[in-house]
Amino acid sequence: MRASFKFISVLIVAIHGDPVSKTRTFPQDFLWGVGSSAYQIEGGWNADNKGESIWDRMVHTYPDKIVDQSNGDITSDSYHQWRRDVQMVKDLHVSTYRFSLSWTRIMPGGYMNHVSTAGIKYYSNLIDELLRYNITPMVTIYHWDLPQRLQELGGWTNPEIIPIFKDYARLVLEMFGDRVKTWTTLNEPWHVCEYGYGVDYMAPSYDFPGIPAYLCTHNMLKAHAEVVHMYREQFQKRQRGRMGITIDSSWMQPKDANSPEDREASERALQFYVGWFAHPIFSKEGNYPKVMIDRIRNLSREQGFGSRSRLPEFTEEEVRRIRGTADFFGLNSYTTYLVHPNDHNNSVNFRVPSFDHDMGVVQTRDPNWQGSGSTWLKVVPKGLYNLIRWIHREYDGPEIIITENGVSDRGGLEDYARVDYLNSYLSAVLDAIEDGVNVSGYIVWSLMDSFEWKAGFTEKFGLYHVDFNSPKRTRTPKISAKVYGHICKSNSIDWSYRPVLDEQQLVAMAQLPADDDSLAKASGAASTATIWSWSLVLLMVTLVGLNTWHC
Ligand code: GBH
Repeated sequence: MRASFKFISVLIVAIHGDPVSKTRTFPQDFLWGVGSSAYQIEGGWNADNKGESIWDRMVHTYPDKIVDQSNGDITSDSYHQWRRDVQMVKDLHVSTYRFSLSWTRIMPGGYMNHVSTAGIKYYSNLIDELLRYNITPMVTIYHWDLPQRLQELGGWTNPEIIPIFKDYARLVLEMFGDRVKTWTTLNEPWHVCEYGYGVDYMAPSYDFPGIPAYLCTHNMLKAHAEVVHMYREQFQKRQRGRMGITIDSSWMQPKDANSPEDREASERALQFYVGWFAHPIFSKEGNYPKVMIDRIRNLSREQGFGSRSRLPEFTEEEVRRIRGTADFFGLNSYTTYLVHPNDHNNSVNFRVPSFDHDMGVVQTRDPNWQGSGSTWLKVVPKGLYNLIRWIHREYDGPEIIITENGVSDRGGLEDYARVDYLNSYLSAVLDAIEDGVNVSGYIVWSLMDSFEWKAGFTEKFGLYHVDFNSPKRTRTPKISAKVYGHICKSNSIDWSYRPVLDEQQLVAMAQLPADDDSLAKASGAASTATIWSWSLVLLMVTLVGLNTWHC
């Protein structure tokens, strides 16, 4: 009997790639959280004098840039439904809610001459409500929604942004720092700079490769450092909080693990994606990674830019001022790429100059990797394990908080694919922790379905479903909300916990609009079918196993 049981477990492990029979527990004080961002959930885009941000401007002027031509004017309506949001956070049993502040809700024109009381009050109420339930607010000061007026001055490419951002940060520290103890300055500077200025992707979509993204990062790093210094000098003693930054990257896996060129491409890509921001802040020596400095200087010279590299230089003083300005390493990561070097003829046709051409790495995918609701997001849990181990080694064991990780689908409440994603990625995080990597927390993206930037409302990342067809924007927990709640409450992963829809969810499901509903049914049917075929396999194996044992 024992032998056949063992045989079955081995088989399950072989199918799942994970020890499903085992519950795995996290360290005692592990931080569990869930996240969102202002533009994606709030709506109320011009309510109570809110100013215009670069996202407001972009979606209103060029609706075609968004897949379904939608925008964040109303989105999940959290500007009005913050009480319900806190209820949802509470029901997940997390200890932390990560959200961002909308700069133009607080300072409509970006400058300190005009502060909106309504904006301050909105966040103040939200923070108080969270604290009432013992939920720690983790506040992102900037999650992509720059005041449009500041963009007209060049946005993050103009060094003037540094003192202006500092003024904004000072105000929010004065207003909320008594109650907010965990801060991050900037969310995903790579996306802000390369996807905002280098290519036509995120707002302000400059499509100007190879130059402004480097200026943007230069100023973002300085602005970040100035805010952290201000916090340390003027607030931290009294307020006793911590401040970090959130950097994003996929894992860059050598296409051929045995090829030295591919391994070098992997290392270079990580330096360009992570090191560009992390090396100045987290390394011992500070400054940009050497490989970036050298490559961009050489290519700039070859391209006729003379002796001045397109990558700006820090003075010694600036290097010192930026180094060490983070109390923890916030990491957003979702997926993995396979990488190999670009060849000398640039046969993949990267634009010249450009970030991609400077990096000189080609990114592809393994067609066998499992997909999601987003083409860019393939499910590769081992990638997260590799990435956090790389960060641990590269920067000498900083405290890492995974500030975003999660997966998209196309709708419905029976999101078993999300359940599997969370279990398998958390298992990978635990593997790294057991190897000694200092990961202190994990924050799921995202609390609820919301405006997914360029993908509009077509890709859903929420643990809670939001009915965007109803003016009430009704929120309903998905299966994953229950599972994540279970994980947070028990501080462990339990593969066997797979609840089915309850009464409330079934009622909500019946009211979902046809498109969402049918998608939900389709995915539900698929998962039911999978469960059936698995049960059949297990049954057969049991019989065979028992048989073998008796012989
Ligand atoms: C995070 O960024 C953001 O912080 C968060 O706001 C966002 O909702 C979440 O991830 C999910 O995307 O279509 O191939 O050109 C991750 C950045 C932005 C990465 C969109 C992929 C699309 C790449 N993601 N991007 S592609």
